[in-house]
Amino acid sequence: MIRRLVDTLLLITLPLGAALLLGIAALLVPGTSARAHEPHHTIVQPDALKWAQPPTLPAGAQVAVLLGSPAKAGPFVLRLRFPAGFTVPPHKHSQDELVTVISGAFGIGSGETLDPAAIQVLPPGSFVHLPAGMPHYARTAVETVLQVNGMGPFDVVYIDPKDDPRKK
Ligand SMILES: [Cu+2]
Repeated sequence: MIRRLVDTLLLITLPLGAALLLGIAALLVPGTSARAHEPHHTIVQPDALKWAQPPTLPAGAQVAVLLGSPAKAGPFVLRLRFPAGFTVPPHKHSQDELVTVISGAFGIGSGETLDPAAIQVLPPGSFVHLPAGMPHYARTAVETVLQVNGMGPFDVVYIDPKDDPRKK
């Protein structure tokens, strides 16, 4: 009798439990409404990068935009390629600059005046956060590729206006 009762209870509770689990699973898996905000993902293969001289950096630098645009509102991702023996004079940005070293060796220092002794050289895989408004400068001894992530609109303000290639 008790055995039959247990069996009956199991027969009732099992489908209930399964239905409940399915309901929870349906809640956990993003539905169409959540996906509507993310229509596609973006893949950029290394050979798809289109390099060009950026107007904001001294001659010799190359930029390739991977996602978004530093000129527009919203997140952007770009790569910078500096030749060997390259210097970015002291400058700042009104937004945070998030730098990842992809290859080469990235020399970075902070302050309004370039001090070669204060430059820290970072190997590939390193990350640097340069807070909005903080003056900094960069130097390379070998060709170096960086990835810069940030939020647009992104500006470059040189501490000494004479360093600005747009004013030359
Ligand atoms: Cu910078």
